Amino acid sequence: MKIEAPSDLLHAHRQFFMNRRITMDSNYNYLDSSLWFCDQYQNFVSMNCFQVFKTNFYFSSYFTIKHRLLDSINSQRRTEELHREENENERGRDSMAEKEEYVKLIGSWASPFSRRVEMALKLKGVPYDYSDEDYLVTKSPLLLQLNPIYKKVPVFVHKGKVLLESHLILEYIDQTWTRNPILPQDPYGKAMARFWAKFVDEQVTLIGFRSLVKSEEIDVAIKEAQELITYLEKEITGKMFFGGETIGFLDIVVGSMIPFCLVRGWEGMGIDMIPKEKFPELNRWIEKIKEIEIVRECIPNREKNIEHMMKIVGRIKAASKTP
Ligand SMILES: N[C@@H](CCC(=O)N[C@@H](CS)C(=O)NCC(=O)O)C(=O)O
Repeated sequence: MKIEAPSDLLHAHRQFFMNRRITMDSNYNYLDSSLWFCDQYQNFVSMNCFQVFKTNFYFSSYFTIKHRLLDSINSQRRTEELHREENENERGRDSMAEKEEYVKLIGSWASPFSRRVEMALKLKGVPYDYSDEDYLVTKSPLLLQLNPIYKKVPVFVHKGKVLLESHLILEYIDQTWTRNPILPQDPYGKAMARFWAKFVDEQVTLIGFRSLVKSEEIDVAIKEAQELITYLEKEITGKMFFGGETIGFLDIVVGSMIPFCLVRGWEGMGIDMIPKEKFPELNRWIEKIKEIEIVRECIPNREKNIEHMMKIVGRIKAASKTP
């Protein structure tokens, strides 16, 4: 548009707003358009060169206005840049926090102690990095470095801190990521969950392995193991899970140790240690936890696991024969 008179300029300014659909509440756009307005004004004045007095006046006010506007625009841009920088720093801090949150698990696919830690992490939705140890063949330098005392899996690392012993790791996970709690909240419930978990890992596991390696007096060994399992049958009676309505600490401990470890060994030896008629409630519970996706994701393949358990049985037998 050709600007020949002040009225043209005003008209052009109005058009400018309308064409670009600029809203007056957008301060930045308003300043931008005002700058455009000043530039048009300068063209207009220099083109027409009328009334020296007026021209001088308009030029001086034009420069004042233009510089003020430029200052405003620059300060607005600086503020925007500062905001951008701040956001980038925040993102940087977030990724630092993510690195600090880094969780690593050194486990083994057939180890019930490792399976339970994975179950808890999945239940809590905690992302983690996993490395698998074939501890029957060799142990990695990292495992030996992080667990020099026991040289066993699982080894759990969080924020550079190393944790050992599956029960302690589960408690740490529960207290660090408080969503979907796994331990009962009341002190008595918590103490009892710990009691039964210790009972399973110490008593049931010991007697269970004894029944796997004993060729003679096998009936006595089975009876001994079943006596202990009877306590668990009583404990689960009348409950959906050991943890109540949802799976909890004890379900994870018993689940990883009995149906997906010892039972696989018993199956390999042809022993029906937990018959349905004798342990209906425990069998119902086993079927129930098998339906849970995170449990299914963590348990070892049945055939592979039976083979692994047979290797362990062979080793224990061989070691007991060595003088
Ligand atoms: N009490 C430990 C037991 C860990 C454990 O016995 N891990 C076995 C795998 S199932 C292991 O690493 N064994 C290696 C070895 O004995 O050399 C826990 O609860 O974490």
